[in-house]
Amino acid sequence: MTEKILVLGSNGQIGTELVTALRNTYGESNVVACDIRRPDYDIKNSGPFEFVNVLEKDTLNTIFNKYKPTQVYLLAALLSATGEQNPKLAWDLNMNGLLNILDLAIVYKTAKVYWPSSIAVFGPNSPKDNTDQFCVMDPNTVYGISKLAGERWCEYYHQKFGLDVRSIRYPGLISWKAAPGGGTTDYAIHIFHDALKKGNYDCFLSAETELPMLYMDDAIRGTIQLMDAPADQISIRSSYNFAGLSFTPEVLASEIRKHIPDFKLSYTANDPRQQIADSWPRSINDEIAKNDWGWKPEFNLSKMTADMLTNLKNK
Ligand code: VAH
Repeated sequence: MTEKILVLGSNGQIGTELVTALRNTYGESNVVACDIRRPDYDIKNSGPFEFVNVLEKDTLNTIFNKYKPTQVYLLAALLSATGEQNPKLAWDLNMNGLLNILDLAIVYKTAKVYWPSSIAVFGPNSPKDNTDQFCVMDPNTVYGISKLAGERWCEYYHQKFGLDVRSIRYPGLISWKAAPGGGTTDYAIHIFHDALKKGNYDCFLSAETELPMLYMDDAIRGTIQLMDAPADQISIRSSYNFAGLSFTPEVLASEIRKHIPDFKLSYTANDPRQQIADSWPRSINDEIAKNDWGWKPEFNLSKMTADMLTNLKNK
């Protein structure tokens, strides 16, 4: 059967790359990019696009009825930092957007649904190192609270209605193609742009703030690998712990200096994102994803840094 795939939130950091990857696999006309904002040139000119607000259930119903999707990827969300500036919108978009999609997936018998969670589901009392799949989870950002609640809803819809919904707790995602959108980990993207443009970067997180990160190439490959895995290999129906690499701003700066020797890193203290970062783990245990369906990251710090700088120079 031909796959017909909806990607909601297609203009975002993940969406722009996921749409391209899915179109390469399933054919451009079979992957419908959907977003509330006009798409960028590449997305618009490589396949179908629909203006969709995931909070408008009537519009969503029209789109589901038009395309009868076999897979739906819901990426639309407000991230951690932006979410704290607009808590009620963050909760509404992240929670009701998900519930709208889960309900319509049942009605239209969508075969598979993908919804990203985040390591933001962990909080100040979660273990900080090699954090397990199951542990104390007391997120204190609206983003983290909405992702934890969303995980519970995904598992509920799987258990009660048999919906094949799958999810990954992404670490901070690093990419060069699309601009980052309001995350706490986005310093690890801006630093590359400023290193090339100005030779220096002023970081809003402190030098010793270690966070779990993942290069976008690994995130996209891992997401599609999860969605392609046989259902009987999926033991986690809330959201899989996922890890790539963990580093501090200082460690990242040292790696950048191997390419730009004079690069200077400074710090601005008292940024509200520091509190968010301090509530998250330093590293994640993703053994279950590795054992269930063979997940394995390919980008370490040196390979990621070289790839980021090369591609940003050529962009
Ligand atoms: C954020 N990039 O910073 C996202 C991510 C783990 C962090 O979820 O909000």
